[in-house]
Amino acid sequence: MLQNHVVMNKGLLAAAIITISFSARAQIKRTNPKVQPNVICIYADDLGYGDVSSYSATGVHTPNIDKLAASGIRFTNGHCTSATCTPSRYALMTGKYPWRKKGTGILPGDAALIIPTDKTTLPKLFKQSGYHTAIVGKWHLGLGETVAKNWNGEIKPGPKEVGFDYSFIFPATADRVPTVFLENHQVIALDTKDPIEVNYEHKIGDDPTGKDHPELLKLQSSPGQGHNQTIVNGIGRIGYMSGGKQARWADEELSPTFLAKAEDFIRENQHHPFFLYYALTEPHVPRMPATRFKGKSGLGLRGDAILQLDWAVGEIMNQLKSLGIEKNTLVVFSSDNGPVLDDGYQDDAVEKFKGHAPAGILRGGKYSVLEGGTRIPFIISWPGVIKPQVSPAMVSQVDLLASFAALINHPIPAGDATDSENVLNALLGETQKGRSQLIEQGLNNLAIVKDGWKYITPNNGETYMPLVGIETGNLSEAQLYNLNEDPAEKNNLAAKYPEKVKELATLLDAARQN
Ligand code: NG6
Ligand code: CA
Repeated sequence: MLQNHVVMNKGLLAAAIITISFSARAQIKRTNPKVQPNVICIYADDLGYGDVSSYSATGVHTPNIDKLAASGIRFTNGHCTSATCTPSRYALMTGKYPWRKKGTGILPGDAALIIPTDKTTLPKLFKQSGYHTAIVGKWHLGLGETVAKNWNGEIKPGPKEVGFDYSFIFPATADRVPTVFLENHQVIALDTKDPIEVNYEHKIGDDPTGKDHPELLKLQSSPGQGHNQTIVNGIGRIGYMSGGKQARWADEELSPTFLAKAEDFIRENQHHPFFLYYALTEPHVPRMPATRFKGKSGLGLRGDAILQLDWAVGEIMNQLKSLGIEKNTLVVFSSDNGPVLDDGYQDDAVEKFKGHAPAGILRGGKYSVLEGGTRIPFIISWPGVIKPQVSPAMVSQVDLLASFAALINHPIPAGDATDSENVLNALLGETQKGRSQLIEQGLNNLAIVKDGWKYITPNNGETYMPLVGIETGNLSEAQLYNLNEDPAEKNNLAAKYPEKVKELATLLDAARQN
């Protein structure tokens, strides 16, 4: 097992032979009488390292996210575990690396729940400590016991069974059926006369598909990428659904609806410690923001979706302020994987984004094992407790579980969340040293980073994904990069430092065995 490391900050904690959790709690008690801050985890979908202005974007402006960053810590080496959604979310919830478990890749919209219900999860940790917990937004971790399920009845297990008191979600991705909201165990706006059915194997019902009726589409799918099955709201989806005409959402209402539900939860729980996992869908495809954002960025619908995301973040921050709870609320802002421009629809992202580098200086993007795949915006703010700063500490979303366990002094049973390291001191800005080692997961490859050195295992998979225009990082020979000097992974130093390659390959093998 990878041990939960205790990271000592030599400067601040030199003589203290105490664990980080104790020191951090003492620190919190001194500066804030309320030792149980509310925690909001705002999670964007496919937002890249270079998509936020405080991280280098110039073509798109994100004043609200920037304000959050300026009020807290902007991490320059913050990571999701994986370059796609489901595995990163799995890690965030469980504190385990997803590649240890089969079936944690991108899930179809009818998948069964993949999070164990009998283990510690991030929401359970808070719930067991007396917090009220909620998820609002994208789930993408499966629902129910099996793929076959009755979408018109109670659907469980799901978010509630893994620790959320309240759940308002859509099941998978915005481009996958069923395009419905679920509140707790039920699809909302069900109609017994028009039952919902979902199928990922073959067409059901008589709804037109994007493949047969492209003339009905308001957003064309990209050639060769699918997204041409059941049409909902003028957009071809992955998967087939029939029925539930009244329950189907319009893409333009997703963000305002999620925001309203998140705000309701915050208002109702303002006098009580709460944990909110607010999982937005921007800028994932299909990018179809509320009408008032369309055309606003000048960068096409992807840019518009980023403006909508920024607006939603601003609304939450304003609400915290107006309720007078911003000083008692820790906000994490991050993304589930790196950026992609053409991910299945002809929405002008590629054409209009010329000059905008969604991964910033990093190489690769969504799907890749290169830094662009898993190094993403990572911001933590807790006004009055966290001192504003930019931190180079290497931190991962998989660490939130153990770190928040330390923050609220909740023990983690042995065997649970074993990949989650307690890096609370780094998350609170008391040290700029985070993890010493991190494993990064591309679509079909792993890399390990230690002390600024990154090793990518040799892999015969494609080096470039032509349809999405992304370098995967796959190469049939070993790759070694010095990220401190070469964050863009331009110079493969494997031939020059064979000992380093051997050391990191051995470490990665050992971590995989655990
Ligand atoms: C891919 C989809 C892509 C997106 C992704 C999931 C194709 C060709 N592409 O398989 O459009 O839906 O899955 O994205 O089907 S994620 O952010 O949820 O991982
Ligand atoms: Ca994603």
